[in-house]
Amino acid sequence: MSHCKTEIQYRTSNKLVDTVNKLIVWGVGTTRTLRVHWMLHELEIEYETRAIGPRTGETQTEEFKSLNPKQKIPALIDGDLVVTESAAIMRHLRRICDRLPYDQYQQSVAGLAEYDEWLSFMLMELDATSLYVVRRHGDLSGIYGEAENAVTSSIAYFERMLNSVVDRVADKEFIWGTTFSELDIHMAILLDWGGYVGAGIPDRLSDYHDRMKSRPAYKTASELNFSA
Ligand SMILES: N[C@@H](CCC(=O)N[C@@H](CS)C(=O)NCC(=O)O)C(=O)O
Repeated sequence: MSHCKTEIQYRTSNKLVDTVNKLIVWGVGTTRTLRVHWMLHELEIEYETRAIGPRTGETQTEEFKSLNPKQKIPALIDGDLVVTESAAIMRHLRRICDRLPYDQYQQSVAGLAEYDEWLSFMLMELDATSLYVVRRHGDLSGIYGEAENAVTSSIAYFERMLNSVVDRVADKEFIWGTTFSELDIHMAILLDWGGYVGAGIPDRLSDYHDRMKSRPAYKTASELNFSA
C-alpha cells in the first residue's frame, strides 16, 4: 500500500508539512473498529494494527488506558495525537489524506448540512438508540441484563428509521454527493449489523449494500478486522 505522503497537507503546530506519522490503530473485531480499518484501506494509508479485542481485558491495560481512558476501541495514534470515536477517526483520516476528494456539493453549505444530518442520524438513531441496545440486551445480556422488550422494540425502531431514508439511498451510487465517503461506510456496516440481528432490510437497499460490500477495501478490512 502506498502512503498518502505526496498528496497530504498535514498540519502540525500551524505548519503544513509533507510527511505523515506512522499511524497505529488499536482495536479489531467489532463494527466500530471495522469502520476505521475500511477507511484506511480506501485511502490506501499504511498503518499498524494493535489487534486488541472488546471484552478481553485488553482495553483495560495501563498502556491502553493511558491512550484512551474511556477504555474503548477503536483508537488511532497519529504521532502525538490520539483520536478516539470511530466517526471522528474517519473524519481525521479524510483530513490528512485527500485520496478521496470531495465534490463541489460536499463542500457546500447545503452539502455539509446534509453530512451532519446523516452522521447524527446514523450514529444516534440507527446505532446508539437501536442496534447497540439490541447488542447490549442480546449478545451482551450476560453483562447488561436480559431485556426482551428492549430488543424487540429496538429492532422495530431500527426498521422504522431505516425505512424513512430508503428513498434517499436506493438507486443512488453513493449516499452523499457523487463520491464514496465515510457515510457509505457507516451505512453499509449498519446494514450488515441490522441483518445480523434479524432486522428487515428493505429489498430496495440490496443493490446499494452489495455494491458497497464488493469494494476491495471492505473485503480486505473485514478480513483483517474479523480474523485477527
Ligand atoms: N462510540 C464509540 C464506541 C466504541 C465502543 O463502544 N467500543 C466497544 C466495542 S464496540 C469497546 O471498546 N468496548 C470495551 C470493551 O469491550 O472492552 C465509537 O464509535 O468508537
